[in-house]
Amino acid sequence: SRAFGLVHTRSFAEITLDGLMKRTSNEKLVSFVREHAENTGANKLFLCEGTQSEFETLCEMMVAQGTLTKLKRPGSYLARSDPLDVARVEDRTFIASRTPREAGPTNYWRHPDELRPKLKNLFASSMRNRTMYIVPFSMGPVGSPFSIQGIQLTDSAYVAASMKIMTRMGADALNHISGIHASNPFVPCLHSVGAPLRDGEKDSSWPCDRDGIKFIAHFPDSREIWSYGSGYGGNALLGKKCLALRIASTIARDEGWLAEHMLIVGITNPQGEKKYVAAAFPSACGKTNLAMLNSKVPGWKFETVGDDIAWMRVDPHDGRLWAVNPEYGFFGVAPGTSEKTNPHAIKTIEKNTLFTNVALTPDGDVWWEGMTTPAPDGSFDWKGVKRSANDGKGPLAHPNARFTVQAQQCPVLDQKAFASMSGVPIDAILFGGRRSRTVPLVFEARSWQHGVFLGASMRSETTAAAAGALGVLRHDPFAMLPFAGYNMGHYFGHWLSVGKKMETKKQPRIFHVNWFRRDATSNSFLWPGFGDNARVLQWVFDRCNGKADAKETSIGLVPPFVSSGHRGINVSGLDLSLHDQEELVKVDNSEWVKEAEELRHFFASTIGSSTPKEMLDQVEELHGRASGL
Ligand code: GTP
Ligand code: SPV
Ligand code: MN
Repeated sequence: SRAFGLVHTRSFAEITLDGLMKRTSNEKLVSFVREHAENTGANKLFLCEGTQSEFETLCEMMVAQGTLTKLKRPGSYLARSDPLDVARVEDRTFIASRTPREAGPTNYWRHPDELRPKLKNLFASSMRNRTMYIVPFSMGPVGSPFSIQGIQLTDSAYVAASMKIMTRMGADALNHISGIHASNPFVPCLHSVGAPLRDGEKDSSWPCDRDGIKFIAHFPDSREIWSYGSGYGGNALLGKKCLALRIASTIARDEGWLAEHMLIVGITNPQGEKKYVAAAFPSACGKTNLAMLNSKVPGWKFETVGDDIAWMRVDPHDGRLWAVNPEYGFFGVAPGTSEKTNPHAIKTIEKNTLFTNVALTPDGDVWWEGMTTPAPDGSFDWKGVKRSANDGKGPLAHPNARFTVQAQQCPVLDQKAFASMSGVPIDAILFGGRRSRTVPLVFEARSWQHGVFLGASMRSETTAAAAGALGVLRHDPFAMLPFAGYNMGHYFGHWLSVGKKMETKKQPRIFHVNWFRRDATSNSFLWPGFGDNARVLQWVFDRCNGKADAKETSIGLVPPFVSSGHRGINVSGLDLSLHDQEELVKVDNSEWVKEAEELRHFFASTIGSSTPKEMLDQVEELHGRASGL
């Protein structure tokens, strides 16, 4: 094996294989590290303990190396990625189950026996002259029976530092996996940016595979993750989409629970009654913003539990659906975030924040499109080019620029719910997406089964969160198109079966929302969104208590608008014309006939034979109602 012991300058957390073996009794962990240390040719091992000083050391190293720029805000840094490594890459994301049917028609599939040797080859010598960081982490509180631990091996200091923010990373997680008192399973996560260095070669500021080769690979049977070639977000922070959604969703299928692309928010009404709502919107469609909502309705309080991922299970004791946020931080979209739209996020990122691909102002602060003040002259765009405001050369911040920050810094974090092992009981589930046309502001499902159909029938206009065309309307069932670790038709069936574990009166009510409907003539958004979404949530809350009205339509239950009283959507104090109010809740049956036909086609031709019969029945019922039959 390589000469790990021969390193002369040892920083404090550097470790040898012998040292690791003294630290852990977990054989699987030692052999996982040994195998990949040897294959990748890493020249140092670094065990991440998760301390603050270790985080600071990593950041200082990255500043020295050019990956990070220190900002004016305390404890904060800017990273600029390679221009070809700015978002998730869905067509390079693979589910390597035994059969293509298991991965299903919406995932890219490779046979594990073909993919594993191919990856092993790519990883061979991929960490040459680099450090391999050993990153132990826990998704969910350490020690909770519902949490899942992982070990990520990575050659990216940026990833190691980000994992400290986004997960419960370090010694506690490691001791849980292999301390003196415990030995528990972990998900092996292997990651390389794919940029080995020749002896003496100078490193680049954002190393990634030179030829643009990327593989984000999942092995659901052996519960392993192998990610190669990218250092960005969901491609590289393997606890997030890879573990907590793709691998966790297959575990959840086997064990009878749900791993979802959902925010969790707590809502307290003026009478002091509290409910929790979970909501699935596709990437860059408003989860962080709804999770941190700053209420425009007086007397209503909103508290953040999670902004991206929810693990939900039926508690056998009370028969209700309980949700946990398994993450520890936020990896949020920067553009559009302002004092006006999301003051709680602005407060959250005042300090100790890692920004990626935002613009840099001349005085060393951050800027992005949608901030209330214009970019100061002489700002640098996300590629580091000096620009002047409105020079017509495109946005200064990349549209998928992000902030990475610990949840603890959110001023409206629901501390108790966030730290809870068992989570919070869910009263309502929302599905939503970006729909310029057809889909009303909000409507309610008639039953769990109808609600599952609303999830299955979600469509949304694509965003910059993934590489590819923008603004293209596509099917994104449950906002899980890029994240379901198994067959999407079976996933629909699993949702139906979880519903059956609950008595009807204990099932969360299900709604569909759309903040993005546009006026046909002006093409501007009809709904103000953001803090005013509290008005929609108020109606949802009151529906759960039987205290709000709705009208039957072909698609479900639609609210009236009211300027006084509490039984419809409260628009008092809102400058919204009667015409716009009508447009917002309009259900045009001729458009819904077309929608039903599109869904019928999607189930038949894309999801195919694994579509549950209940979904086929639902689409025919919708078609019948919308055509007036
Ligand atoms: P991921 O982190 O990619 O999963 O995204 P997300 O669902 O958390 O999306 P986020 O809340 O970050 O919002 C993405 C973009 O949508 C931002 O630019 C927001 O400003 C914008 N947005 C969020 N909520 C609203 C809304 O109610 N109305 C309008 N018009 N835009 C919104
Ligand atoms: C998303 O794309 O849904 C995200 C960002 O939350 S990433 O972690 O890059 O997947
Ligand atoms: Mn997301």
